[in-house]
Amino acid sequence: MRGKFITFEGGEGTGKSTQSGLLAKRLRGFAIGVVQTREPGGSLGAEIIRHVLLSGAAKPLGPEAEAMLFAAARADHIKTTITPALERGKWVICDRYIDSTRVYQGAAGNVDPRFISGLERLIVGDVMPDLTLILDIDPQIGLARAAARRNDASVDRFEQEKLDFHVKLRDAYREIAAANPDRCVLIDAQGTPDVVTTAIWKVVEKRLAPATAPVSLEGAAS
Ligand code: T5A
Repeated sequence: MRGKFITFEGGEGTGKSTQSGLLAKRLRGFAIGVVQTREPGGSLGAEIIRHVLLSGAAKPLGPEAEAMLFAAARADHIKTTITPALERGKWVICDRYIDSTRVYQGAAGNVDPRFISGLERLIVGDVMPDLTLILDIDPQIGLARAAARRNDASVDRFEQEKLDFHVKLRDAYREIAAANPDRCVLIDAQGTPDVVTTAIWKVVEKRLAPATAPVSLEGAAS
């Protein structure tokens, strides 16, 4: 039986990595086999493209070219990591996926939505998330969290954008949540990590019923 596919979305520093890890741990407690992954990245080829994108090396090519690079990374990630895991009955938790392209390159980067949806049809097909958790927070708080965590490390390609870019991201994510209620749930990410974890778990329990999932024959630690 195909596993479940959960994606985390949201602006910078909203807590996606933190909450992905906590959810993976909790699901493993139910003997569910979990693959935790991220975009851009999550496979050998995609991690190389991640470096090109986040270093800003592709920025001069323009947002359409960046969208194509994100799509190329996603194609490799789907083929080598996501689809094989789902076919083995694993639950895949992915930090960012299609909505990041819709929002960063589409809504905030002004790439034509028809271009974005064309790429999506070609690359993603029916590998759609069963559940997308959109972590929602005032972008100034998210950026401050990301900056505090970074210490002296250099700021990446998209964190460098001005505040109005990040406000557009938040608005676009809220629109996606409103337009796709069967797949997406908006989560208030302002509380402590524990409060956010509780809100997420309520949604996962209600929508995906992990307590009744088949126990993984390959063990829960993967
Ligand atoms: N991108 C990606 C595109 O433009 N198009 C695409 O198609 C795709 C897939 C990826 C970049 O690529 C762009 C979007 C991104 O700019 P990344 O390095 O993976 O870059 O960056 P992010 O996904 O933005 O990840 P971040 O690490 O910046 O943020 P997270 O994962 O949302 O936040 P997290 O969990 O690392 O937390 C940040 C800090 O806040 C603390 C944590 O301990 C950490 O220090 N924190 C909290 N503090 C207080 N209260 C809470 N509730 C907290 N939760 C976490």
